[in-house]
Amino acid sequence: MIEDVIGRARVQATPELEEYYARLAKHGSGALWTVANEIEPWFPQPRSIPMHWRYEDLRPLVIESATLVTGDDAGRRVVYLVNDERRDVSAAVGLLYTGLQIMNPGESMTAHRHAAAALRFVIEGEGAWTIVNGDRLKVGPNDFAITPKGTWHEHGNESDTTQVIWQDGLDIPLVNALDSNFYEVHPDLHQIPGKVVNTSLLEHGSGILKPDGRSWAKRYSPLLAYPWERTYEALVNLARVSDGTPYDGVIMEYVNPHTGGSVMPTMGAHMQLLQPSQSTLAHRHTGSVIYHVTKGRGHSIIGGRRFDWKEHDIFCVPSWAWHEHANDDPAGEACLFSFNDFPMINALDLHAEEAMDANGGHQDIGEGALNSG
Ligand code: GTQ
Repeated sequence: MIEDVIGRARVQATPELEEYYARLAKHGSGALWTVANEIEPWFPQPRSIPMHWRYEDLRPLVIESATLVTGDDAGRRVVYLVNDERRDVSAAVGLLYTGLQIMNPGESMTAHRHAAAALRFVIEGEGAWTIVNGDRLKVGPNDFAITPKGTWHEHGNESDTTQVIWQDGLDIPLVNALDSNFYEVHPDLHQIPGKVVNTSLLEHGSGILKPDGRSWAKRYSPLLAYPWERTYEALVNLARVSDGTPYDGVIMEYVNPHTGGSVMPTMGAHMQLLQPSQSTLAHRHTGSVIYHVTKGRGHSIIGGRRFDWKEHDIFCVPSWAWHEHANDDPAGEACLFSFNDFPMINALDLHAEEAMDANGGHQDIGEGALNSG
């Protein structure tokens, strides 16, 4: 890609140069000026495209999977959502993976752990549980839970009657891109859970108090489950006193109560509320986001394309794509769950953000894309 700009690579190929390039290739090398403009774009050029997955399309296929394969054979019975341009790395957007996992009544999976971190957002069904490093979490619709890097985890459904479907979110493509993934099956196939269900919630879930005499040196949140009732209550309370941000409405981050920071070092998660008929302003930022429509109906315009969404639909915003959201219900609020790779972007000092002003101009609202913090 030649750019006729001083300071950019603008060497025209000649037969002599082509012959030279061929000799470089033979020695495991190449001329930078033939790739410089591609590998150093002026601004981020994500391969991921904005995509929208309708729950009404996927749900029957997910349910069908429960008749086609056993949980034991599959390991985890998941239909994963893949970006048209990221099939090679099994990513839904950027370096984030997501999927819909289904468990039949009475079913349980074997315990394993991996270097990739995982999170769950429960969609439907009562009776779901997961044991994370010996803590048995019981989770219901709209609950959020984490299984951080290296924690033993195994999932199950204790209902007699209903299937459970939840959304998995993992940083698998990221960890693979960094050539750092490991996987282990539990030597006993199962953990022995502690006596008290949801221990982490009882210890660390008060929201306003922190237990004395407890140190926590891990990089992830000691709180493993975030129930919907408390999440929603916090959001509604905030909405009584704040309009939130112009780009996202009333939005709150699920936090590590020990630090106030993100739940895990690679992935963060939010819940946001859009008031009836509210529409947000457009912005764009580095970092990729996967949304799950928790309630309501509306639309988002992402990278110039409109996606009309309703409950349990999933959509993604690639890095640096302009996006804005709207609640299309004049009578009811809309809630969006989302997870992202922001903690990693921030840890690497790669955050950049722009807002679109009324004339369609771009306003830097970060610390400046090329400034370092
Ligand atoms: O439950 O740990 O959807 O390891 C994909 C890979 C879920 C899990 C997925 C996984 C998991």
